[in-house]
Amino acid sequence: LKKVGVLISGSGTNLQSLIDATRDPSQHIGAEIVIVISNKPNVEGLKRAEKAGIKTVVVKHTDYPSREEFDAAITVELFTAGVDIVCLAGFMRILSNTFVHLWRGNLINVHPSLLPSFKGAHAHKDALAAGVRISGCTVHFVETDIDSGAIIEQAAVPVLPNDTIESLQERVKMAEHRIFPLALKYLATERIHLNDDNSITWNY
Ligand code: 3YE
Repeated sequence: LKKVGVLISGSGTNLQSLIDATRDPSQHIGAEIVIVISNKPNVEGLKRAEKAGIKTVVVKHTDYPSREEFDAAITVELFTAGVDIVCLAGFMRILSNTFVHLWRGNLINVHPSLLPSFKGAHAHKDALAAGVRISGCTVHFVETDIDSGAIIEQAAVPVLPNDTIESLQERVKMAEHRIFPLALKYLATERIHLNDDNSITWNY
């Protein structure tokens, strides 16, 4: 089993889907979550991890003088836990180039839009403003350029006429909870490999 570290900033619903999937033997994810790190104390995601008996650490970005030093503190925790793969599950910090290069190919994020549309922290607001009838979510490798890494998995989700940010978010999250464990399975079972040119090699 590959050892996974999950980085969170909030409620941890995607963390929960990863916990549930990795503990369901019938899904053959090939991974176990060994540590959950939050940059914010007292968030619901930490309680989910504790309830599941998973080690939790709070690394507050406000305790560090620079982004690099904050990221280095996270890397120390990940190394100490023996982590192979890092999953960003609602983690709301931009990662430094050093961190991204160190974990490159073993670092994935779930984003709530069909990338390359609607990058950034306001995907649902931007999708509604654009009037698209289809949105969705994307699991991608993390590159220094935000929300621009190679795409591992996507799911399409309809936008309904009276959708609000909240109602759209809720519908898209259902799809996130399905494709994030799937993408982790591809990586943990070595069905995908990130190449130097940012393409993905698929092994079936
Ligand atoms: N970092 C890199 N590349 C990526 N982080 C995430 C994805 C991803 C990444 O593809 N290099 C919003 C971040 C957007 C933002 O501006 N955050 C602020 C802090 C805001 C806060 O603490 O609430 C910041 O300075 O980082 C994960 C998703 C990032 C979401």
